[in-house]
Amino acid sequence: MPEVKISASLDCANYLNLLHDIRQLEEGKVDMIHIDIMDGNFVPNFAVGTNLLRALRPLTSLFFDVHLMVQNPEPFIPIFAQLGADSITFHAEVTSRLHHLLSLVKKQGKKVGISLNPSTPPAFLEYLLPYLDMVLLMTVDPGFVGQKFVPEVIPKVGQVRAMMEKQGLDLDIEVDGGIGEKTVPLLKEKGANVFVGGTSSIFSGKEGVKEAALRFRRLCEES
Ligand code: S6P
Ligand code: MG
Repeated sequence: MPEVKISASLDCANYLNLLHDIRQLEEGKVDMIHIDIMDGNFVPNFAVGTNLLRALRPLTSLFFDVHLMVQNPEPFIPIFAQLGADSITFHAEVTSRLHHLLSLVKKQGKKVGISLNPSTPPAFLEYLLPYLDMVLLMTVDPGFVGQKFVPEVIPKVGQVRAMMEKQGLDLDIEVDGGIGEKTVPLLKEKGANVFVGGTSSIFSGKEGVKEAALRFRRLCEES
């Protein structure tokens, strides 16, 4: 199984003191910043836009894990690639031209992921896996932070890991939504290795961001 990685959800950080939180995430040794992009259409909400990424990119070398929750990802792929995304993930539910979109991300020299909502069956991925670096399995419906974890995704993680093994692939499986003390061991056991830290862990407010990030890493590594 690929190594454990921590991706901190930018949407859960304190926007009025963002640089402080970014430095805390660096000191807390997270591997990536998970950047949620919303269009008010695929999901009924908005999150950060291009200006914030443009401002942030020169200030940190952390890996930018961009999660596009948008109905029409095609025009946004070159935009986010040029803004310094390191990986770009879009949703399987949005398009009939998935191979085309995957090749657009690859052409930009970026890692590529496909995300499935909790209700989308894993079989959807079967013919896509050889073209991917990562699968992002949503453990909540996309759109909002602080939602209730959907437990049906736990066996789905195992099904996707088994599908990868059958094809001789060792790709990242990222899980996103309600990831914390109770859910990490269950998801890791089934084969998840990239954990998004949001209000359920790194940004719970119970301790500093750095301490919470270090604790979240220990939880993910030792579970
Ligand atoms: C959901 C988004 C997620 C959240 C993150 C929040 O629309 O894709 O990345 O920001 O999951 O974490 P938590 O712990 O509040 O569920
Ligand atoms: Mg996300």
